[in-house]
Amino acid sequence: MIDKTENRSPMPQVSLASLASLGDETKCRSGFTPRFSKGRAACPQVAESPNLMRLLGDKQPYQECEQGSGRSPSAHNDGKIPNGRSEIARYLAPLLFFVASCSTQPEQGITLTVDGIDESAGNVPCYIVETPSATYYLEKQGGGLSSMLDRDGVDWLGFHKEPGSESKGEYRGFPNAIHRQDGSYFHALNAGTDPSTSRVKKVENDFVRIVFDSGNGKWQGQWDFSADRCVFTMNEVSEGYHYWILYEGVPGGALDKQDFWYSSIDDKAHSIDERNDIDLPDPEWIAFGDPGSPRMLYLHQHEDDSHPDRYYNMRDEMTVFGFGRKGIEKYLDKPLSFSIGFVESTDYTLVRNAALRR
Ligand SMILES: [Ca+2]
Ligand SMILES: [Ca+2]
Repeated sequence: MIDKTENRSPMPQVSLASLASLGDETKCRSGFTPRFSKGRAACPQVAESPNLMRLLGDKQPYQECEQGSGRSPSAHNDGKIPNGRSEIARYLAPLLFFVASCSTQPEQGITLTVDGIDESAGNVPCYIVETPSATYYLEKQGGGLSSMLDRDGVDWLGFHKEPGSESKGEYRGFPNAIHRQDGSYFHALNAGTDPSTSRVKKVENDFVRIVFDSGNGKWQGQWDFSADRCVFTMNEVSEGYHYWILYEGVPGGALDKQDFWYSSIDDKAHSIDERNDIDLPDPEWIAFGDPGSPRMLYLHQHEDDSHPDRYYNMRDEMTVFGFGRKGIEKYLDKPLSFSIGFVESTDYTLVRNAALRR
């Protein structure tokens, strides 16, 4: 079991003297800049915090959030601190708002950290996208997910860049799409990955879009994050070449013999040791589970095809599942979209419905 909660942004240690300098954006000590969610964010947690209540006295001067403003909780309607409330409260409220937004997933909305670090992957630079259902670490040089944490902070990918770690680390991730074709791209950066460039295209309350262009300019991958899923779209395919879409990870934090998968083949739980080499029936989806977890990780190819979809257990160390894969052959040759996400259930029908939701 890999619990990466500790790898998330550390609590800021800020002195009272420095509180007055806190603005809308503040740097964590890890060096990245958190951006507050524009939705409910952490304001209600601050307002309801017993510790804050003790610090502020018996009344709460900052109960109101400026919905959609992305700013710290506001003062009361007149814009002033109400009489009888200590000056220190004026500074503590934004501080604790910041602490809460650093340490918890948003109840609604999405938080994007542009200059994040994935420590568990070997201190790699990444975008961190926190959603109500998952926290995604999108490695910035290679253009693939290095970590995907569930609500309990468990990482279902477990990438680490260490050369030679193979299925224990450097092979893992999503979508690991372009492998020895016109370059090797969209894999969290390991020794075999070619670099890409990226840009944030859109940030809304409940949606983030990030686009990666391969270093040779021939491939483009688009990442759309929403509250309950991530959709990866291969926008541009290098002419004459093929790709696949892989989930190489660790269900529930580690690959165990009790792990299992569902798919569109039937409504049965299949052992993690059971292989698949046939084309998944329409609609093409698969989900991985661990009996110790109340949720599953699903993948869905948005468009049906007749290409094989391969699954096998690699060395009892990670899953190898690929849309458009047979052996090491790649079959996908046109733009397609794929969902990856967590569903808070292990019931087949509920998992299926979640996987197929758009
Ligand atoms: Ca497991
Ligand atoms: Ca297929």
